[in-house]
Amino acid sequence: MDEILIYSSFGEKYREAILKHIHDIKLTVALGSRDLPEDLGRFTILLAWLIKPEVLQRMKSLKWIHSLGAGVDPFFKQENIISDVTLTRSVANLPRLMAQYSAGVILNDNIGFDRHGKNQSEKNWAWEPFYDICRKTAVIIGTGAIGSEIARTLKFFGLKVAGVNRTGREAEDFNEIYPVSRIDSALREADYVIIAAPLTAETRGLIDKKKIAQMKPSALLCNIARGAIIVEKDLMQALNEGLIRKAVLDVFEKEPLSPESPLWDHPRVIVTPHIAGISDIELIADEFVQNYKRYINGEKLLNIVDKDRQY
Ligand code: OXD
Repeated sequence: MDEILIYSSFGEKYREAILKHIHDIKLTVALGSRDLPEDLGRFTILLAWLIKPEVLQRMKSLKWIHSLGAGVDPFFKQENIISDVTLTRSVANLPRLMAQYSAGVILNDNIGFDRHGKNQSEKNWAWEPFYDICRKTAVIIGTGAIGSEIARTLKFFGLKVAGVNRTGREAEDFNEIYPVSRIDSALREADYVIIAAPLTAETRGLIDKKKIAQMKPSALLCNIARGAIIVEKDLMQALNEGLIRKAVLDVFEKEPLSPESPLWDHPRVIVTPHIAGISDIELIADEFVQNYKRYINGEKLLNIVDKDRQY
């Protein structure tokens, strides 16, 4: 029988959730690197997310890794380390959560609850209405499961939604699609830019000063994907120079964000601590169990990552 390692600080909860569905399974939990069993070579299946290449290197018999996160960049920190291993990723309710976060950012920005809160604290009946958002355009960078769910949600509120992906391939939930080679044209149209793309060699540093300069000075940039997709110092400069109006950032080049980072205090930045897509343990365990049954029966697994594209 396959030996399975769950490597996560929530490992016990994952074990409990999996055992609700199947009992005939051999699970070992490591809550962190100090709990790792000596003999990592015996495990054929791994459930993990943030894991060091040195640990993966010791897992010589691995056949299948199930990523407990949606973004699988932690597994590609070292080339070829998982070249013979099948990698699947979690989807669960992450697209829906990220769509709720994105809609929250945009609706709050449009309605202005923080402005009204300030007026309220001054007992100021300032009549500042908001306008139907149907004339605004959102550009979503990334048109996969997450980007598409965001697009559907924003369209429900009446926004026009354009998407940017690698090749310009059609994606049904968007009004328009641009290939990344034409990202500048998309950015020029945007009132809101949402980054929902995987971190790959192609997207690392994609949003630099030149790209930000394409956006309208009134635009809001929101990053819920990976910090390294934006060049943080370029973003700071762009905000200081008024190239864009606002940034809402859930992810950063280095996390947790250092207390020294100027982003904390910037009047046109909202910082949230990587909360836009928190994994739901029960749903992710369900997804794993479904795939485990397929694995046992020799069927094709769901949500397989293309290792060449790294997503
Ligand atoms: C993920 C994340 O990739 O939470 O799941 O960032």
